[in-house]
Amino acid sequence: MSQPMPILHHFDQSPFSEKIRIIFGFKKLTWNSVRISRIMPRPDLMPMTGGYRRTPTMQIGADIYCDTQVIIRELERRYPTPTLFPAGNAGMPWALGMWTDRPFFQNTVTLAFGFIGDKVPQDFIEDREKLRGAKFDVAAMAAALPQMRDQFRANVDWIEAQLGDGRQWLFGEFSLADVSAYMNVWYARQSVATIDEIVKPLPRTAAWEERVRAIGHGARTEMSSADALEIAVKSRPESPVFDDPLDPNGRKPGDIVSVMPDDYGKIPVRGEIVSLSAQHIAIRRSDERTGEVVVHFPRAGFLVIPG
Ligand SMILES: N[C@@H](CCC(=O)N[C@@H](CS)C(=O)NCC(=O)O)C(=O)O
Repeated sequence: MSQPMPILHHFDQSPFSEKIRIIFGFKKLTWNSVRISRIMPRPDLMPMTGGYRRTPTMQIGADIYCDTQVIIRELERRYPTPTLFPAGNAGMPWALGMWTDRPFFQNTVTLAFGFIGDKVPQDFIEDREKLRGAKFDVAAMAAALPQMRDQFRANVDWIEAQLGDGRQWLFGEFSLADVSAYMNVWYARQSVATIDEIVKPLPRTAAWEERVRAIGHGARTEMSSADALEIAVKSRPESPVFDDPLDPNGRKPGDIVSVMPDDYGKIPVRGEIVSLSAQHIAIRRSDERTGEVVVHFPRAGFLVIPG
């Protein structure tokens, strides 16, 4: 039986979405694209996620995947070849995401918005203040630009050093590590017109960036958010129930929990555990607009709170 097509809820300027778009390209997938607004509200998406608001999310029928970690895990499970985890590299490409998605990303965000400076729209600033629960201080970001340039250069210099023996990809063969690191270079290139002052003197990185870009985005068809919601209504979640006998806190299917990121966008999503493992938790919830859905989250970087 043919697999249902993944639906990516994303916006064009989103670097985390670019990660997934490149993976669609690498795996030569056909996918549905739902373009969401860069800022809240997202009225057709929130009934599916239960309030999780970071971008992107992936939907397959009535299963909703929040955060690129679980999106990638599910894409790799459904479409194992070509793999993002070539032999000998099953763990470290994930762990490297804690560098690319956190300090390297925060460096790139500050560089990007510091560069754009007072041209950042006020409604965007207000939205991201809600997301962060802290001031989105564009003037402070602009003042930090010299420091951010230094940090960005140090980050990309690690890419240059890793490619130093002439290899094409960070771990020898193409892997998740390339996609995750590329996200930041891509993002800087979208927003910082002078980024080549830092990237161009690093010839291996510049050539590697071009190789990743050339992978493309696979075959994409646009879909409306209303049609995506309708698919969730008409589908049943596919997630099997499974237990984790080694769960260090004794959590099990049937427990009611709230799950949220530990850094920003900390909106708890409440539901009943369907399955869990060291890297994944799936919870069942119902919404009057979607019926029953199963929402999937990673474990690394997420809080699971009883009740
Ligand atoms: N760890 C998350 C981070 C996602 C993230 O921070 N995305 C940005 C956009 S690229 C975001 O959520 N911005 C606020 C929003 O879209 O509401 C992931 O891997 O998916």
